[in-house]
Amino acid sequence: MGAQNLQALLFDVDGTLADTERDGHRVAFNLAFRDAGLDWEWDVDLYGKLLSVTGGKERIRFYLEHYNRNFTAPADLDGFIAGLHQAKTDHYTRLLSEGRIPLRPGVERLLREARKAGLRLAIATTTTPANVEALLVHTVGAESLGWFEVIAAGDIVPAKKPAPDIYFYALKEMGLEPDDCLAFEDSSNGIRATRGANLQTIITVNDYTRDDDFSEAALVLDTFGEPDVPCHVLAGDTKTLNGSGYLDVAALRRLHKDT
Ligand code: XBP
Ligand code: MG
Repeated sequence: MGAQNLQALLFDVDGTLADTERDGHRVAFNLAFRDAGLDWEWDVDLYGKLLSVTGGKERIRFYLEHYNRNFTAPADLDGFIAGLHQAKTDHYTRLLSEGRIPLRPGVERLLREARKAGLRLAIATTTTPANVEALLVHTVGAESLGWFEVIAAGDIVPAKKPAPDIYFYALKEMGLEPDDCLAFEDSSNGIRATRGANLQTIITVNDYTRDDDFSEAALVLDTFGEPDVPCHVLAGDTKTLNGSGYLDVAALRRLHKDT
């Protein structure tokens, strides 16, 4: 593997580009429930359990099936869930527009360096396309939408992560093989998706995913790090960072060659 030069980087969004779940998606779900007159409250612990299912509509359904079986569901359950989810998306994108969720350390730096180095960029996420746009526009700026050759998001493939389909889709759109790329994820559902598509994967953990199984990762970090805010290697070859405290394009090329 790694015979070809590294050509492209494929990024997950939630948990990887930004810590969106606890203070973003979770809060937006609760606001949507309140608006609908429901007394459902997804606290931080319960939300951690619900994160086993990716996709907001799928997560609401899972909640009803496993944590709120006494709820009398309306006849049109799909329509009911879709309505709640649209309200959640509206709240979530508003929270982002208020600048509530920053990108994680090192993310913007690495994206800019990768562009300068001529690497191709793509996004592969289960979240709704409007959420990806709002995150990028309200952090890096609107021009960053054009940095990504493909933004593969939401219902574009029927089977969400941990299925590899969203990565297959992005690779096909870009005309690339898995060996040409590195993927970035933060969760066990994410790495199951990347490995299912044969992609080498760099993980940055967060509070919800720290204890997930990342045995298939090429490298596990706490963040991408910045020159003045070093990251820590949690698993993998510490030499990848070459003594620096941050992940840069040279480190990515070293990792790609070795895997
Ligand atoms: C992200 C998700 C998303 C968000 C909600 O998973 O699971 O479902 O929590 O997004 P990943 P929507 O980071 O693995 O892509 O409500 O827009 O579906
Ligand atoms: Mg994620």
